[in-house]
Amino acid sequence: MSRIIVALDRVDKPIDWYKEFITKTQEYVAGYKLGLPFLIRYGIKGFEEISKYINREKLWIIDFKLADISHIMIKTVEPFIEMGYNTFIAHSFIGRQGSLKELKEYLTEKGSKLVLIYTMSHPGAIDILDKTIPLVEEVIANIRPWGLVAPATRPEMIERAREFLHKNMIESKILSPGIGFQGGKPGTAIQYGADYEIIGRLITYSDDPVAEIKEINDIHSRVMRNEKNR
Ligand code: 3DU
Repeated sequence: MSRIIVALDRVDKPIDWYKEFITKTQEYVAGYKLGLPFLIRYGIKGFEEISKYINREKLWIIDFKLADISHIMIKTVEPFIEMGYNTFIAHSFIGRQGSLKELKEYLTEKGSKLVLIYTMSHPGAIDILDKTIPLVEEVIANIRPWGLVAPATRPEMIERAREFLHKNMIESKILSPGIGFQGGKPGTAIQYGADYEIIGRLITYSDDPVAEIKEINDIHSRVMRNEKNR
């Protein structure tokens, strides 16, 4: 089972590039993530085109980092659920009532997954996000999302998230961006307790993305073997 989620942000490429990319990589990855750059470049039609390639066993993540009242967030995710996308990322700091509580209920009813941000991978995350972690943890303990985002650029944050989940007996997966262009090394996040590594440019700008993916899958397998032997 692959632990790679590919962030598809190549808005300099035509939509056919995406179709070809997905066709040749899908058997080697856990899923794909599309976000605002894709929406702005290709519109809702672009998402419809890509949805023809959706295989329900994989993660098809919509990353708009939602942060609004429940009514608006539900209206935002609805068309994507209808197209078959199955996982949605939202911020935690917006809190529960009137916001994440209803979004989680709605997604659960639709058989979809909610992923909340624990903290982010960019250096500026230390300014505010890291300082709010104890409060974010309260929200997470209450909402119990399917997954959390924690940064590969600061793997100690992955460890912290893993410890928090363990202590509170919460089964959320950890998805970790920040590998490659942002500085994290493939395998590091998995080593620190992540379930998936979200990787964009390291793979999407590679001359041979399939070879790159296979190499990272091998690194992940080695890390997992070492973990088991410990
Ligand atoms: O740096 P990359 O090209 O591997 O892309 C990382 C992706 O992960 C990108 O789509 C971005 O929106 C997302 N992401 C972060 O980089 C950092 C976060 O804290 C959360 C998501």
